[in-house]
Amino acid sequence: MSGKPVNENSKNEQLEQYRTDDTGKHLTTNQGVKVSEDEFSLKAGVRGPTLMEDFHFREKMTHFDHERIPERVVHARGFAAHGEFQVYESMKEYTKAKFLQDPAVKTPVFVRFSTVVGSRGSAETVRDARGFATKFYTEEGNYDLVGNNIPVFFIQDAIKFPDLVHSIKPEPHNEMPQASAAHDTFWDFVANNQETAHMVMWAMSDRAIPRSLRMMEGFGVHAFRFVNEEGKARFVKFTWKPLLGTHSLVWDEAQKIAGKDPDFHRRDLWEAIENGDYPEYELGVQIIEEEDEFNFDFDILDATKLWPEEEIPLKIIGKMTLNRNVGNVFAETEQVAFHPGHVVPGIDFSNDPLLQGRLFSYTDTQLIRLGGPNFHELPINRPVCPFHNNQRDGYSRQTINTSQVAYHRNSLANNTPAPASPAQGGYQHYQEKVEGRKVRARSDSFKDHFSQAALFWNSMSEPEKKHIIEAFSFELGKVMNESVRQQVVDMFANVNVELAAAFAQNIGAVPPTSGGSGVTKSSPALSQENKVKKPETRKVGVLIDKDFSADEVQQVLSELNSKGIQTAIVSTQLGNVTAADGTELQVDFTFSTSHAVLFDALYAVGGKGENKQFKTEASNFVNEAFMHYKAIGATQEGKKLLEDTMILSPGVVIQEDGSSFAESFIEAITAHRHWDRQVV
Ligand code: HDE
Repeated sequence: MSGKPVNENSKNEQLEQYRTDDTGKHLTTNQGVKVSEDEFSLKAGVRGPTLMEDFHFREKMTHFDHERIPERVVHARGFAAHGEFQVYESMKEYTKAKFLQDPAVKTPVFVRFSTVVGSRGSAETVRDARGFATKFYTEEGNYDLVGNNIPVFFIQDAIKFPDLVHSIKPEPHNEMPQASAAHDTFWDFVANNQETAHMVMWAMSDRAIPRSLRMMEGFGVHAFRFVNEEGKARFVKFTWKPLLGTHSLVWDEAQKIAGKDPDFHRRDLWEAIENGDYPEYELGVQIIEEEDEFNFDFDILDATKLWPEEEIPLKIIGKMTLNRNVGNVFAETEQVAFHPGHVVPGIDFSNDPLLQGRLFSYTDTQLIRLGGPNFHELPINRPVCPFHNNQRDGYSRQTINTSQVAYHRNSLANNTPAPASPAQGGYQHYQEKVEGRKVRARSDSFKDHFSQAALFWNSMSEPEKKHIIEAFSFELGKVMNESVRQQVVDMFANVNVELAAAFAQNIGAVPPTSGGSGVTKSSPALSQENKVKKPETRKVGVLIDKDFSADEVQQVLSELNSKGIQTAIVSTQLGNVTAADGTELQVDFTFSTSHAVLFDALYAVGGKGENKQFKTEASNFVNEAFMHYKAIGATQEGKKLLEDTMILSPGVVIQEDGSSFAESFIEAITAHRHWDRQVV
């Protein structure tokens, strides 16, 4: 691309140059030779040996043999989409980054979401952090914000990353468990590396089982720096806030979805974009003046600490909209290479020792994963602005550099390509003053591991606390080694005694009698119960049997749809289901091709036809949805599917004469879950 101004279409136009559609074309070899036969290899006689000279067979088989590349060592399972980012108002006061100056500019972005631990083929609703990595294709080069959906990390120093990952990946002797932290080595690591306490609290919370990639927050985790035109720097943390609010599954449901639909999150994202329900996230920044660096009761360079929004307000500065699915998962999602060191002028680093180590790791990993130093030339990774330097050659080089010189300084090319001054847009590292002895050590200011873990616990609503206790009980219940279980109990007694005592009992450990952090503060922004709740894009399963009353169903469906709620008809067979007045509705799923766990709510309609199979299967759906605290609406014969105990329960909406059923049902769906329901 030449120096054309960047707009929201720039990346798509660039990718267009590489797209190929083979439909309707002749089959050729990679050398362009037309192939006349693609079913039989070349043989000496019909029953004879295959011949070496069969270049088509050799080329086809060799290419196939090399189709796989190493999966990412972490974040292997991921899914991505294209979109655009627009700043709400100029951020000139804080940063000179061009893409944050002009609200009229739309910057193309590519976002890859991921689980961390599981392999490329693992299920998506496992208990884990989620990666949230964004590549901004700006006019000044690519900027990558490589974050997670949890604002803190397990460790404080990058040198411990290989240890952390070895402990959480499947155990080496038997490669179990896949995509899970519920095993001895992980919890042994936790208990013996107590800086993990805060992140473990998040990992045991509902945040680790998001309802949707469209309904989770994203965090840059580290302190970065904004630097403005005058050279003034401030510390900054980045947060993505989804406009649909932040919502989770319940653990039993998450485990069942892992079997019923291992692609649950990618399907949800893909379908939302195909339906035009574009996921939106606002970008927030928290800014700390340099002179305030030491004014907090935590070290702002410590990645196991968040910056409470109540103390350091989150300023919403722009919005990202994901509006296009990928055309080819390998070419885009798999080959995209993120790097926290991909920054543009106006964005700089802090001395967070976790961030500093990441700045090394990401290029290194792409070299092995993408097979050499030219991965920046892959279509998905190319900047949309021009790029020139004296780097040359290497595996799979695509650029044809035609100039005679490839060195600096030179006279033959008039000393070009020439470094640009900061005024010309050249990146200048912030000239922070540093001094100190070379030491392998950790600052004392990094040594409080429990206060923010307690802050998180204090900030949770009662149902969220209950879920955390259940998560510890589940995970540690899978740990074989009794000593490890006890060590974890003893460790979390430092966070909160009631918490540790509650799960100790469930895992046969000795409950602590004393402990606690002494922290009484809480941060309401941390509880999901305080987040936005909206009905849009929620999925409702409509359980219908023949001889239902069409008028009423059609009216309810149209009211739900008018609020952006999606409905799917579920019955015993595919085809049409016929109402008492002969109206036909098309069935989207049978009870065996869907499941209650795949819906946010159920609308039980039933039908006058006394179909036993329908009754059994629909009742199972209703029971399951009830157990998972979901909204259930019942009208007509559907009311008979509800057990007596459900009838007066919160979130169960039954049509009574004269009541506005649809309105109450929509309200119940919007609430997301009804935790005050008695579930046995
Ligand atoms: Fe990563 N991380 N990471 N990480 N990370 C990778 O890079 C690493 C950390 C994150 O969708 C790897 O290309 C180290 C924190 C995301 O392609 C690797 C340390 C956060 C993704 C790597 C961390 C992240 C990665 C593996 C500790 C949240 C997926 C494949 C110092 C802020 C990006 C790859 C994608 C991927 C190293 C810690 C986020 C090996 C050494 C903290 C979202 O380079």
